Amino acid sequence: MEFLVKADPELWQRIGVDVTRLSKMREILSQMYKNMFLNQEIRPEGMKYFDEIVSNIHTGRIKEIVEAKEEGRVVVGAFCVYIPEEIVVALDGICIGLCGGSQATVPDAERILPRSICPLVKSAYGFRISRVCPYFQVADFVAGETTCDSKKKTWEVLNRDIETYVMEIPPMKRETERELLFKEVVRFKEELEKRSGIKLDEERLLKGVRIINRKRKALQRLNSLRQHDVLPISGKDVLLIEQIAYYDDPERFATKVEELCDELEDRIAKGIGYGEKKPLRVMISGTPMAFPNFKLHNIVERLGAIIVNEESCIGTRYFKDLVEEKNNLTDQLYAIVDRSMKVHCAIFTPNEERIERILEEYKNSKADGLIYYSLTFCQTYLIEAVKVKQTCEREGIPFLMVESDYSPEDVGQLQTRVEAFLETLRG
Ligand code: BJ8
Repeated sequence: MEFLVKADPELWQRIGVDVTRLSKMREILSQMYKNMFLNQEIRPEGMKYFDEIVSNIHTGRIKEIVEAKEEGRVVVGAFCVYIPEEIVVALDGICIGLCGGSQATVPDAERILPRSICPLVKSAYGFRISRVCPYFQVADFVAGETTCDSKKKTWEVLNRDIETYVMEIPPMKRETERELLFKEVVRFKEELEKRSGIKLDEERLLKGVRIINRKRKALQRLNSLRQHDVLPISGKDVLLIEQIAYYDDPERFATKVEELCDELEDRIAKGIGYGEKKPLRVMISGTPMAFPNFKLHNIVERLGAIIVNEESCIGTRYFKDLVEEKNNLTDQLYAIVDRSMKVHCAIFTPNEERIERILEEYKNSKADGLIYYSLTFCQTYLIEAVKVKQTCEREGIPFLMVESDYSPEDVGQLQTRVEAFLETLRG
C-alpha cells in the first residue's frame, strides 16, 4: 500500500520552514508510517481518517491554521496538559501540542542545550531552531509551564527564538496551590484576551468547555473499547489517535473518533479483533510519547502482544476527567483548575493518587502486565517508578521498567527485555 506524507514547499517557504530538510524528513516519516501502521493485519476502516491526517500533517492542517491566523485567530503552542485549551478555544484560538518525539532534531538541540536533559524537550527545541516543524512556525507564541526543571529552564532559552509565556504550576495539591493555580489560569485568560481582542464571558467559556469535553469523552469511549476480550484495535493505532488529539481540529477530531468507536463496537459484537488470537495484554504507564515516538508500542506489538492502555499525558491523563459545567465565569474557571488538579503528573508531591489511578486502570484494562516507561533524564518519572514498582510487587502485577530515548540504538536490547517479559507473562 502506498503512503506519502504530503509536501507544500510554497507554503513551507512562506512560514519560514527549512524546505530541503523537511522534504527529507517527510520521506523518512512516510516510510516509517507505512511499515509500522499500514501493514497491520486487522485495521478498522475508521483509521483511514487518521492516516489522512498524518499524510497532511505538514500541509492540510498547517494550511487551516494559516487561514485561521489570517482571520485574526490566535495560535498557541503548548507543551503540557495544564495549559487550559478550553480557554484558547473559547477565545476562538487554536491550541496545538508542540512536544517533540523524534530523534532527528535532538543533535540540533544538543549544540545548545545540555545533553543530559530529556529527549522530549531536546527534540522540540531542535525542531524550533532547525525550522523543520511547521507547527512551531505558525504558533503566535508558546505557552510553557513550570512543571519539570528541563522544561522550565528551556523556556528561558526558547524565549530568545519565539515568545514564550510561562504559566506557574504548583508542585502540590493543597488548597493554597489550588488558589495559586486559579490565579495562573486567570492570568492566562487575560493574556489571551489581550492577544485575541476578545473578552471572555461565561457563554464563550462554556462553549469552549463543551468542545474539549466532547473530545475527551470520545477518547474515553475509545479507551473503554480496549477493555473487551475481543480487542478491536491495536495499541499503536490508539497511541496515534491520542497524539493527533493535540493538533487536529477538536470538533472534527471528536466526530471521527466517535465514528471509529461505532465501527469498533460493531466489530466487538461480531467478534472481529485481536482477541481471537488471545494476545497478551500490556499496559504502559509513564512519560508521554509524542509523535512520532512509537518505539515501545512497535516493539511490544511486533512481538505479538497488544497494548491496552497508556497511563500518560498522551493517554488517559489527558482525557480521564472532564471539566464540570458551571453557570458563571469564576466557577467555570475554578472547574478548569479542579480538573487540572486531578492530572496526576509525577511533578506533584505527594502523588499517591497516581498510584491508585494506575491500579484502577490496570484492573479495568484487564492487562497481563505493566511496562513502566520513562524517557531518559526525566527525574520525576524515574523516581516515581520506585513506588509504582513496589506497588506492583505488592499487588502481584508483573512489572518491567524501561528507560529509553528516541535513538534506535537500544531497540535490540529493548526487544530482548520485552521478549523476556512477555515470556514470563506467558509462563
Ligand atoms: S502533566 S507529564 S505533559 S509535565 S518527560 S518534559 S516531565 S523531563 S512531559 Fe508532562 Fe505536563 Fe507532566 Fe504531562 Fe519533563 Fe519528564 Fe521530559 Fe516531561
